[in-house]
Amino acid sequence: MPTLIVATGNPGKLAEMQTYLEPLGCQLALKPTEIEVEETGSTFYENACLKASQVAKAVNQWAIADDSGLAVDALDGAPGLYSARYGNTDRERIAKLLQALEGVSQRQAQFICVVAIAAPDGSIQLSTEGICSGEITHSPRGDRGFGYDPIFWLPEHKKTFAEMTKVEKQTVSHRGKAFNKLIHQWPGLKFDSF
Ligand code: ITT
Repeated sequence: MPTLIVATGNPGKLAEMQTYLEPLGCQLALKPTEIEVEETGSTFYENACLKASQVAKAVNQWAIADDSGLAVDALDGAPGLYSARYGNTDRERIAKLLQALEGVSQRQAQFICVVAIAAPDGSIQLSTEGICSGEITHSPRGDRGFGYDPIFWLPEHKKTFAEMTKVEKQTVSHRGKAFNKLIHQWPGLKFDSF
């Protein structure tokens, strides 16, 4: 089993990715901080592939990347691909989104996550997607998780992501769903041929 380089600079994502990959028993290592990939793609899929592929080639090892974001219906899908670039900190991003939705009663939103795995030559060997539907709250709730978690409400659970335990979030979240699919397709990966 090769080492898999986890191509993210987001500590919240990293913690979740490590939990999801643990059952696979492969050796995980973090992407060197000096490798920065510009997210120039026009879809989550393109950006996930760019990150996995460029990091894999740079270190000549297998790499896994996640591109994700929050698409709000009333904002025509914004911040979407630009979720990380919507503000400088999680606090700023949340404040800006709540302000953009001031007075708006239609608060449906989707969290989207695409995960891609690249071989050492940069070729994409596997990719999966997960989507989680919910609503944007009027103010932050809960102190777990990261990013937009305190304002993403799941009506059927009557909780935000930030009020859920790790296991609860894992079972319903966009990333949990994408990784669940990935783990099922994992046996098809041909590590030996690289
Ligand atoms: P890397 O590209 O280095 O992995 P990033 O934070 O730039 O890190 P993205 O480009 O994929 O990652 O941006 C995703 C944005 O959406 C970012 O602001 C995250 O905090 C947020 N996000 C993604 N998944 C989330 C989750 O499960 N809960 C809360 N916020 C999330």
